[in-house]
Amino acid sequence: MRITGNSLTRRRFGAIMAAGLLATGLGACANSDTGSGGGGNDDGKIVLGFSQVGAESGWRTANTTSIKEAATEAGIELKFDDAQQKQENQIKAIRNFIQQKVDVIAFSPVVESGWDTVLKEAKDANIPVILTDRAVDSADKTLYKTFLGSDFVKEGRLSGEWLLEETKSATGPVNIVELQGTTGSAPANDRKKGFAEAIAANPNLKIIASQSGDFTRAGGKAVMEQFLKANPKIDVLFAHNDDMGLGALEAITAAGKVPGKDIKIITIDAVKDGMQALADGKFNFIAECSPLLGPQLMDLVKKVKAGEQVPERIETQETTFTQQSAKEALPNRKY
Ligand code: GZL
Repeated sequence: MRITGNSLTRRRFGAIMAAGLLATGLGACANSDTGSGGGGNDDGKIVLGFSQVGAESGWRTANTTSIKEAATEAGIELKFDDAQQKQENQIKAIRNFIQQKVDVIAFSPVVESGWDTVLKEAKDANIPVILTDRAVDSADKTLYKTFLGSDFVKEGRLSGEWLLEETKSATGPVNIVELQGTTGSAPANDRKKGFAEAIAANPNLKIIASQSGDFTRAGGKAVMEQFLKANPKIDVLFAHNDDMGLGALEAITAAGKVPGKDIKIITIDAVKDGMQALADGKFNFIAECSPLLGPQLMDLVKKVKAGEQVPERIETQETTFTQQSAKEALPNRKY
């Protein structure tokens, strides 16, 4: 049968309309499932939007690797964004995830405050949010399903308790300088708090200078140089992460002092380079903070997508290291 122009046009129009209706129907069907805003990707995989702080430290690199590998292992499609340590980039990324109708959003908030508006947008879009690594200070706990990460106050406290023991026979002042993490971040706020509370038990222990090195080696080196210029007697450095401590090592050595002896160094994380410095006697104590959150995060994503109840807070198991235990642990460290 020869199809004339008019009937051809009509048939084509009909075909296009049918295709459109089918696509819309499928689209609607995919978006209306277990109450989450997304409907998975075309082959039914869960789609996770993850906003990462940045790539500022060895810890962060290991954390990103853990998340990417675990997503692949779990068969979850990962949309990953690196915010280069800027909150506005994280907010933009979360809005993009909402637009893309991902199934779940997870992120490590670079700072504690300023998230309520964008988290409300995710909630209104019916997309569940999981906090990993760092917390937010939102009063409204319904803005996220759970928090997976460390107890930073405890890490600070353990660091302070080690120093209390280490200096218990000191008769005079013990001058401490502190390299804080990113200003306004949960790990910086909480580690500072835990450390200060612990050392309050010995009035000889005094924090004579405290400033942010932004969790980076460059930041740690630059601020330690200033500390050394301004303070003739420094006995202890407490750095909120290994990377700032490693940067500070350069400044201490350049100033003609022996790290680990003239200036005792306490850090947090226990990444490989930090553990090596500890084993080599350049650091004196490290409180571990595990970046290997990927597998637990993917389990939570599946549970949250399925509408299952999850605990409000899930803390990672961690330990501490001395120079001796670092030597023993180094060969088996995963990060
Ligand atoms: C802690 C994490 C911190 C690490 C730093 O969970 O947020 O950020 O201690 C990293 O090394 O930059």
